[in-house]
Amino acid sequence: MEEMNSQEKPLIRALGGHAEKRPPFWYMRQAGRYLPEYRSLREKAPNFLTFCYTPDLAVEATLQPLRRFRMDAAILFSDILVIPDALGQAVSFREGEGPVLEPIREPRELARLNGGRVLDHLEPVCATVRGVSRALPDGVALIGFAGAPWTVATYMVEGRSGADFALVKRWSEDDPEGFGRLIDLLVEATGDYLLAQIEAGAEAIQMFDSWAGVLSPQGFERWVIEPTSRLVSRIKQRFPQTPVIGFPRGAGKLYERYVLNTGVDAVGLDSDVPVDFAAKVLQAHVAVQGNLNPALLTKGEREMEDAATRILSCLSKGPFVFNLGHGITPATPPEHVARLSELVRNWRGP
Ligand code: 1CP
Repeated sequence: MEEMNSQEKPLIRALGGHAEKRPPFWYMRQAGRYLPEYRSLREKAPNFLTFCYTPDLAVEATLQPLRRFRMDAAILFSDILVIPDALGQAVSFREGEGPVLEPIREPRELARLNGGRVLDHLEPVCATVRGVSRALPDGVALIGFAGAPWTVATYMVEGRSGADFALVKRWSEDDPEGFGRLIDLLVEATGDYLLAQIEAGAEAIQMFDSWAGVLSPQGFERWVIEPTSRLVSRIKQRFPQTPVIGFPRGAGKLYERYVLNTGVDAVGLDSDVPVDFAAKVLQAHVAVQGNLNPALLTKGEREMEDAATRILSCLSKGPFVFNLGHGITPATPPEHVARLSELVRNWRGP
């Protein structure tokens, strides 16, 4: 049997602006600790970054959720913080605590970073992309990803998650030129990395801007829209056919500006975006993806099903990819994910 080419796959068609009768679906953080088979695989590596840099393990982690739930897309198993690691910043992941980085807080500390080693350092991630690409079930698309520069910078400057962003906000406001050099470095490194993922077999790209929502409108323009649009142009120059999904979580009213000014093909909606607004305003310009509240997936039952049905009814008339509004949480029962996947797969219109 001949393999389906990328442009015929449901995910790629939807991201390209087609309204599919049965919308394609996948879930942010679809691999991970809510799956028992992930937890046992994870024990085979001494720490999380080594796990990400061991292609056999990362390929298997990428494929695990597909076997259970038959999504329309696989997402590369890696993390957004491999970029600071590749730039030479010390990054570690502590159990139960999340990532810890040796923080960079002023321009002179940028000298610690080296953009020249990024591709060598991340070669194992590209090997994972090639491995998944070979093993992909027919019709399933492979999504590559990176953190958007602003979000990666928040971790690099604060040094951990769960911070109040006081330090990164202060640096970006008080010394936009110095902070801009960090962002420029990230645009460059992230662009190299995403192009390498596409060369290795990624068929679409998602840029996670998980902390886009903490910026003022001016900050959003300068640190979210501007760097994202530079990255999108660089990708489009080399690979005009590869769709780019942007996920500016928490952008609220600024979602529209993001869609109009970054050049993304599709936008990921967090759970706070009203679906009627998305249908009327955003879907006129790009494909939309989202946005079931992950807390409802953890809960399951009628509430989850009713919410998913509302989203499908409202957004599936235009180009649409069903997803969550943020990542699956570790407490989610896999049976709920199975039930939701069945609901979406059997959807044939309201
Ligand atoms: O030991 C473990 O298993 C650690 C848990 C874990 C996993 C499974 C982390 C630590 N990262 C990942 C994988 C991951 N991260 C993927 C691939 C898997 C998939 O999607 O199926 C992806 C796409 C990410 C992206 C990611 N990492 C984001 C953006 C999405 C989001 O959730 O907003 C962010 C912010 C991170 C940073 C990160 N990595 C891990 C943790 C605990 C965190 C911190 C999150 C926070 O600050 O709240």
